[in-house]
Amino acid sequence: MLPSRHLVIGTLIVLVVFIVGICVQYPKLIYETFSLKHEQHPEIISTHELIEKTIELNYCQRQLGIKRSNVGRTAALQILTPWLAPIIWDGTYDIDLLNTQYKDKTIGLFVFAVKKYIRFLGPFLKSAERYFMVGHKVRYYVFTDKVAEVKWPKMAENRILVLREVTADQRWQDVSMRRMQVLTNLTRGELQTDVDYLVCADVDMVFADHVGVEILGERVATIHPGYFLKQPLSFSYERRPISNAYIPYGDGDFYYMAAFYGGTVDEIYKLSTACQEGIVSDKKKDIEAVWQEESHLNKYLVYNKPTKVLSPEYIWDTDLPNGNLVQKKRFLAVHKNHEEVRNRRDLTDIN
Ligand code: 4YA
Ligand code: UDP
Ligand code: MN
Repeated sequence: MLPSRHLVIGTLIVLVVFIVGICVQYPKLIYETFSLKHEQHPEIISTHELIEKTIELNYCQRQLGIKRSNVGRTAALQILTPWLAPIIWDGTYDIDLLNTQYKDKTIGLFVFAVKKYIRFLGPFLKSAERYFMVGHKVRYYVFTDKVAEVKWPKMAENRILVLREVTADQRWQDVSMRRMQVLTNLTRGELQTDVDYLVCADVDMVFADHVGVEILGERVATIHPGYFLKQPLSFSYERRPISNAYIPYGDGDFYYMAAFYGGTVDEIYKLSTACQEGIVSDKKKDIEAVWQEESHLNKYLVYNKPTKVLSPEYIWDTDLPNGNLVQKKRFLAVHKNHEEVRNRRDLTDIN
């Protein structure tokens, strides 16, 4: 049965009223839907613009977080040092752009796993495969006294592991400091041709989020996560003038942690040579800097400023306060029993 004429007219009137209503309510939508210039509409933005907007947004959110936490103007929370080196925080860079810039570079990752610290090597390498410089050419330089105990990780095809034997010093302080001596040889030798950038790390750590080419630069150091809100007068620099690592009160910008730093091969050669000379000179005087090679590293970096500074995103420990200011925790300390891993009994246990 055909609908009556009244019903048709009635339906038409309702439809017209509805369409006019929509036009009045959402003129922009109508314009956009029927506009011939649809493709060029200013609100349809390119991928690059989208990345820029995301970076801006992340940055604003970080500033808001800092404001809410009421921590004041702490140098380490900024994104630029007073000597105009970038401080790398999440949301301040475009990773796609940087990946293209660094696509032909080879990155070395230098690590010591001596005595009981061999237990940390497996998880360290496994996490590096997942998060460290993914898609780039990587060469691991692993130094250990237990070559036979190293379990080879499953590695992506553009990654290589170079395994070397190293003396096991009795004192943990000497093991830690020996890294500088080994670095001087390595960077003077084969690394000159095999690697563009070298990253030096503690082994008692795991990568827990992206760590990529944004960290590369001529001379790069990480702000210690326990000191990023502290004032320079309270930094744990070596304060005894007799030590080669001495930094007078009043000098220094950040307290850097020796668990993660890097740079070009030439620069790491200069840095490690300077630190090693400081260590040897202190030993001759029968003294040792308060935080061993970390003190010498800080001394070098106070007078040879990093060209790039990494925020505490790049070294974190979940036991530390103020984690709310560090959105991404990219490189995490593995909790260890200091006494147990550092004691000397393991020498008799194993040797
Ligand atoms: C290391 O940090 C580890 O031995 C700890 O187990 C922990 O993982 C830590 O790093 C993050 O002063 C003012 C509060 C500071 C609290 C953190 C202290 C120690 O700081 C020292 C310098 C050295 O860098 C130690 O390596 C570091 O301890
Ligand atoms: N290390 C090692 N064997 C040792 C002591 C130290 O291999 O017996 C190396 C290891 O790479 C370690 C680094 O030296 O991560 C620094 O020592 P540690 O991590 O104990 O220092 P912390 O971070 O606790 O200050
Ligand atoms: Mn460590």
